[in-house]
Amino acid sequence: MLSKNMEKALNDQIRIEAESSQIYLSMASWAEVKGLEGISLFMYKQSEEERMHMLKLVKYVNERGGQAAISALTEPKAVYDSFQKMFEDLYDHEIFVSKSINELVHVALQEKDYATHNFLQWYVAEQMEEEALARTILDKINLIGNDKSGLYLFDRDVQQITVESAAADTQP
Ligand code: OFO
Repeated sequence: MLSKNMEKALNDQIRIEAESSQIYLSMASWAEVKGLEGISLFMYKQSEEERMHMLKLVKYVNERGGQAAISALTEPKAVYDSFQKMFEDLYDHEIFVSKSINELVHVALQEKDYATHNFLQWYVAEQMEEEALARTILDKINLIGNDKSGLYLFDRDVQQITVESAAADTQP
């Protein structure tokens, strides 16, 4: 059975994951309209993943005797100055989510809720991978600079930049 504190903290995270999904959906839509097809597909996929993260939490809260809260969401930004800025926003957002997951782990320990602590380890690992992925993409964007053919190749290849390759890139 979840404590009230734990339930509230998990429910806050449900909203954050739902908002992440909306943010990436908005990025996907912006990129699609700009003709950046590869980037758009990448963002649609990220949006789906965030929805899956949210659902996993919904199920967990309900299974542990709580009730998942499905709340109103903040409207995401609809316009981006550039695709570079958009990926910087994505990176910053992932850092924010990682902090929030760390806070959740902290609450689980305070509540001596070791089942939730265990459940959250999946999110801790996921955030490490997503931060690494975002960093890899930003490095590639910096390499391209303002080169048009570079952007063409980046847009074509961004979907192939998988979490695994990002992890491999960050190996010492
Ligand atoms: Fe939900 O994984 Fe990133 O934000």
